[in-house]
Amino acid sequence: MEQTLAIIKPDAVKKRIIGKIIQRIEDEGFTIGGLKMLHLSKEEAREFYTVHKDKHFYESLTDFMSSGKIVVMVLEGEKAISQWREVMGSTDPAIAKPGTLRHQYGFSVERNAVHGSDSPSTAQWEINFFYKKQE
Ligand code: DAT
Ligand code: MG
Repeated sequence: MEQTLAIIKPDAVKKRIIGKIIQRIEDEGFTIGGLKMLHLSKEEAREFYTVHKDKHFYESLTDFMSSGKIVVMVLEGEKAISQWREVMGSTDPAIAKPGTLRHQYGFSVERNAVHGSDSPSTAQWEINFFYKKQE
């Protein structure tokens, strides 16, 4: 069993497609091990995306990710990390494959509806970021 961190980003929450995305997650066979809605501050968004701090899109990305509520989930499954990345599709919705969430619901490379961890160590760090203080 593997865990990954998934986020429904502010663009998707504003579009009222939380339910559609969660339905897809359950249809794909993931177990949802944790789920909460929250609103990141700009500082928290900067901390979460610190790996991208030198990228040209860092300020814009962290403005966007702190612009509204998000839904944060822990997804569990045998190959949860790679499976969730397949279901999301490529970062840029314009090149994401038909049937992927980013193809279906993404608006741009920044406003791409969903997030997923990219490796076991990243998944552990990201889950800890959102869930370390959970009761
Ligand atoms: P992913 O979310 O597919 O793991 P990433 O880790 O490379 O992609 O980037 C994190 C987020 O940053 C991505 O979901 C959207 C934003 N981003 C990435 N590349 C970008 C770019 N060229 N322009 C604007 N935003 C970008
Ligand atoms: Mg990434």
